[in-house]
Amino acid sequence: MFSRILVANRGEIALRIIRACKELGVETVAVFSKEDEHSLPVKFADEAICVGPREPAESYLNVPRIISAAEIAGAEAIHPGYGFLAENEQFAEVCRSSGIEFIGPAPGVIRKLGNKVEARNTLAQKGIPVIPGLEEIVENRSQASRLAGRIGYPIILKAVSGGGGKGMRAVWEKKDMDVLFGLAQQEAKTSFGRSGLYMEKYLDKARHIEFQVLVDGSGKALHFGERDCSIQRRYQKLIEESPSVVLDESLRKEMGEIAVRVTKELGYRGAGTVEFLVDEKKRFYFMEMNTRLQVEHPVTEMVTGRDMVKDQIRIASGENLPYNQKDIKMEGVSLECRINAEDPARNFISSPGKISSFHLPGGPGIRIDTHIFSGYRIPSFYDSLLAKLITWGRDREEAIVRMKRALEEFVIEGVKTTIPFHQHILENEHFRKGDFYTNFVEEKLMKEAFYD
Ligand code: MV4
Repeated sequence: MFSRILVANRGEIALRIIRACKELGVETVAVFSKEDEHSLPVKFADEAICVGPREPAESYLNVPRIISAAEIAGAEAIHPGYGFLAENEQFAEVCRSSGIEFIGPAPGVIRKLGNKVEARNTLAQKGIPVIPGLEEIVENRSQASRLAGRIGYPIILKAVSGGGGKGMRAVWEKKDMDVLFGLAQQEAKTSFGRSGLYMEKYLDKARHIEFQVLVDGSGKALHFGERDCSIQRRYQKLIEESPSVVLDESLRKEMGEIAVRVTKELGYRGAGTVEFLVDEKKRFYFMEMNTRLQVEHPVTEMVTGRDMVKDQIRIASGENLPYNQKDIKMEGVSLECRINAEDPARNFISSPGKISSFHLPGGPGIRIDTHIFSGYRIPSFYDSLLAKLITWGRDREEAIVRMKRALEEFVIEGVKTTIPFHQHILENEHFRKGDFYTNFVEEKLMKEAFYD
């Protein structure tokens, strides 16, 4: 095992990684921007190093400064968390050439999976089911209109370097193609510095189901069941749950085996997530694979009883997984609500400021991953996630009832939060029945403006 790890992140995930390290007996080095000087990760880590001003490009995204911090502090490995440098091939490469272990897959694997159309084509060739679509990058509007005819509307345009919905546009009719192609291309260019788009059949009323996987250095690849992440707004996940109500034991086994096969085809190592769409007829299709620890990993931990972060670190240090697929059992149901500093009554505009008063829920079946405290000032330079409220129940009903209770107990004063919107979703009769799909929030919950 490593003796020291540098945590190249901030907020709740930095705290989550520090906690895993403490349990493993590993010392931690936090890096922070001037803005985060008084944050909890800085207080809880064994050592903390300022890597720059509040601007992400000058601090959490600044590769030379983070590498220098690791060298000065004598860290043997870097955990990137999610976002920032987590899926940056160059960063993984620089770690490697500096003799520091990057806690994630090899740079070549990050590159291959970062190109969404290349990943899709490679895996399709190996017999993995992918969404019907075209293999080539679409160059311009007129080509897009021509090629869309081959797939048939509705189609979806996606950014080749994408992920997270940026540069994505569903096109229902030929007449809208010109405008939407332009918008998607522009968004891809500004978000990823690359404007390339590709095209797939748009699957309406499908569910976003992702499988958690861990692969050790001996090539043992295990899956930890699925998370249903269909409850999103503008491609931002709001609520995740495990297991999904649409999978039975046999479909879970089938999809889990495909997820494991994806890792084997790619020579993957570490923690990863294989994303699928599942349509109304329960046909499933590979979408993309994320090469990082995900925000929503706690719901998997709650139903499997395994610590994804500790096992991810163990694998990076060269240890092999000491258990097998048959030992992974899913028990009960877990939900996660992402509590953001955003105002749902004002189109989810971010709501930075100081938390004047606050109270955390507790009691049976509740887990909260958060970095906030009374008096904490929420910066406007980073994402607005304040807390992940996670519940566990013996069944879905108990997990939902506990979530409703916990949301009522939760007090965050001084800033607006998404708590009222979560309460609104939990009241919805379709949600209660587990009857939802990817554009459910937009279609069923955003019809009228939301007021708290
Ligand atoms: C899709 C899709 C339907 N058809 N692709 C969204 C994030 C990215 N990882 C992939 N995503 C989707 N890809 C095809 N061919 C639906 C989604 C999707 C979604 C779309 C609209 C509104 C909410 C959504 C939530 C999850 C996934």
